[in-house]
This record gives sequence, C-alpha cells and structure tokens, in this order.
Amino acid sequence: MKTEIAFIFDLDGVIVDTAKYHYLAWRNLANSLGFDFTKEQNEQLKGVSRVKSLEILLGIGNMKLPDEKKQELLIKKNEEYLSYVNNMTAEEILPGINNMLDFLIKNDVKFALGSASKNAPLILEKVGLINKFTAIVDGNQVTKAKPDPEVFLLGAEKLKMKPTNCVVVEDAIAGVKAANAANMTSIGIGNADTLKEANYVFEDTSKLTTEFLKSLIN
Ligand code: B16
Ligand code: MG
Repeated sequence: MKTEIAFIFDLDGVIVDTAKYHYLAWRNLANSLGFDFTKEQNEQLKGVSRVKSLEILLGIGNMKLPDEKKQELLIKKNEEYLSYVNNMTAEEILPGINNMLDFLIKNDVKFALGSASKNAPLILEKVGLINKFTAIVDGNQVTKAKPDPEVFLLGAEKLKMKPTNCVVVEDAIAGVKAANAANMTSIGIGNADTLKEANYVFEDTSKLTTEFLKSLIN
C-alpha cells in the first residue's frame, strides 16, 4: 500500500535567499556599534532566531548591552531587513522550487512551511507563494528554536500527518537536527560535509529532480 507523505520546507536558504538581506542588516548594525561582521561569520546566524542572532553578533563584537538597548537594536535590524524584503519579487524564488511545488500540488502531496522567521508570511506573500502552502509555521508560533523539533512537529500537526511520514527540506544544520529529532526524513540543501546528518543532501535546490521526488512519493 502507498504511504501518504507530506513535505515541510524551511524558508531562508530553501525557498528564497533572504540570508543576504539578514547579512546586510546585521553588518550595518555591527558597523554602527563599531565593529565589523564578515560573510563567514554570518554563516553562524543561518536558521537561528532573531534574538539568538543578536547574542551571537554581540559576542563577535565582544559587547555586553542592557536588555533595553538590545530590544532597540532588534527593532532597528528588523526595520532595515524589512526594507529589503518589501522589494522582493517572485524572481527571487530559488531554482527548482517552483517546479517542485507544482509537482507536489499536481500529485496531491501536501506541504507546509517550517521557518524560524517571524517575517515568513510576509516573504511568502512578496514572492507570490503564500497560497500554495497548506500550512505555515513561523517564528511567532514556536517557543523553542531549531534544533528543537517543535517547528516541524507543529507543521506535521497542521498538515494532519504523522511525523514519520513527513519530509523536511532544510539548509541549516540546526534544521536538519530538528527534522531528525522529529523522526522525519531530512533533505539537506548545501554542503554534504556540513549536512552529513541529513538522510539526503543536494548541493542546491536545482538538484531536487522530479525523479527523486517520485522515488520518495512512491
Ligand atoms: P526573522 P529560516 C531564519 O529563517 C534565518 O535563517 C535566520 O537567519 C533568521 O535569523 C531567522 O529566520 C529569524 O528571522 O528575524 O525574520 O524573524 O531559515 O528558519 O527560514
Ligand atoms: Mg534556512
């Protein structure tokens, strides 16, 4: 008998590359505080919540600030980030993703979003994908960040699917760990060494072929 499966997609690094906008806003914030923040250091922020990202950034700058100041900086960073997000269009959808989503819809395979971003619904709306998702779980709905499985378990619940029948597509190691902890099949997007804990790894989203998807579905 065919087992029904569903997909849960991460947003940044899988559907769109918003990491570049996060980077610009964090770098400008670091510069305004008097230190530099490199692209390599930005890797540490991928898949990490906004609050945790600020902690990491301040650690890099060797800075300790009162909570009130941190709140101010979080607002400032997000305002700049949103100024980039507001200009996003469907052209920023990563290669292969439109094909994959259309293939899943055609084959009656449900899918949800499982993102740490509190801005996830806005981003999906900007790139015109919001109506394709059966369910959305974003950073406003979870209390525990990846690698905790909460975001994906909630996604499975919203899809009315058993976790073992869900397939997660993720670019961050914390996300792959979260998917594994949720007992889901994990597909890593990125470097095979970094994402070696994933059940499958593809170097980028364009490598997610319909042949591979068919092999998972059937
Ligand atoms: P926001 P994902 C994550 O998105 C990003 O990878 C991470 O860099 C960001 O800090 C986090 O969202 C929170 O984003 O500030 O918009 O709430 O990869 O989980 O889709
Ligand atoms: Mg990501």
